[in-house]
Amino acid sequence: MATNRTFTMIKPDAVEKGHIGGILNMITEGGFRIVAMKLTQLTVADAQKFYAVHSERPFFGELVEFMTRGPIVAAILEKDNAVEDFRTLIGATNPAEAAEGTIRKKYATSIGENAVHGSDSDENAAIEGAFHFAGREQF
Ligand code: RTP
Ligand code: MG
Repeated sequence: MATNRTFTMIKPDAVEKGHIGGILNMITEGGFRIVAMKLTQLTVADAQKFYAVHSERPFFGELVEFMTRGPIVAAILEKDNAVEDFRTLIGATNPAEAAEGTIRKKYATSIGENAVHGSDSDENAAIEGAFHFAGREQF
């Protein structure tokens, strides 16, 4: 399996609750190398663009409001099979369905406020990473 990259955000709910350190620890313990990282805040336009695929869904307005209400940690991560393995580490979208040992099982509150994002394909990982980081910020 080739070493490749995924993109993650520690969402506003988890940042507010002081879980940045705990989540980063699970990420590094899970074998992911941090390639780029920063504390930042999405604008409404950023969040609408990032989640454009969900723009027709009933929860879209709530999702944009949530994702813009405070700072997030944005990061690019590297590992063999990064996208799929990171989706496994974060667990199901709904924390009630997330497996034991996953980040969402431990830190998510609800299906909406679920602590972390993980890219769903190599293509989206590249797009999402480039949205936040210049090439010189990636190590
Ligand atoms: P993400 O993109 O944030 O990594 O989450 P995901 O792939 O597991 O889930 P996705 O289907 O892409 O949904 C994106 C985010 O929208 C919010 N959501 N709310 N209220 C609801 O029914 C609902 N469904 C989804 C969540 O914050 C979810 O992570
Ligand atoms: Mg998704």
